Amino acid sequence: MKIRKVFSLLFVAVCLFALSTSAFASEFTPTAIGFADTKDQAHLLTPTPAGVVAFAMSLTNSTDVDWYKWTNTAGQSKLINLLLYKTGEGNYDLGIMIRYQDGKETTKLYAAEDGKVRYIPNLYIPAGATLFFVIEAKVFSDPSDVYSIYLVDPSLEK
Ligand SMILES: [Ca+2]
Repeated sequence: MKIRKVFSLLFVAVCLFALSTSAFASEFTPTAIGFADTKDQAHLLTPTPAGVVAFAMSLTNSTDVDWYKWTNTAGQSKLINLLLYKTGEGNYDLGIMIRYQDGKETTKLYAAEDGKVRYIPNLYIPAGATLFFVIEAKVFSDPSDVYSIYLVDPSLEK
C-alpha cells in the first residue's frame, strides 16, 4: 500500500512536470514565429570572447529557418570560430555563406555533423566581408528546443 502511494505521488509529479514543460513550449513559440526567416532579414550578431553565447533562440517548426549575419568592419581580416549547440531531441544544421566586399558570394556550405554540435573553427573573414549563417532543422523535435550560437573572436578578452 505504501509503495503504491509513492508511485502515485511520482506519477503526479511527472504529470506536473509534463504540464509545465508544455506550458513553456506554448509560451515560447510565438516569439520565434517570423524571426529572421530569410537571408535579407538576417539578425545581426556581434562576435564575443570565447565561451560567451552570442545568441540563443528556437525554431518554431520543421520548416522554420533562422538567418544571422555579421560584417567585419575591423579594417583587417578576422579568424572567427562559429559553433552551434542545441538542447533537446532534434538535430539542427548550420549553413554559412560569405559575401565579399565586391559583392561576390559563396554558395551555402554546411558544417559537418558532430552529434548536437556544428563547429567551424578558423573561419577566415576578410575586411569588409559579411558572414551569413542559417540554422535549419535536419530533424525537428519540439519548439521548446533551444539552440545556442557561439560566434567567437578569440582575439577578444573575456
Ligand atoms: Ca525563423
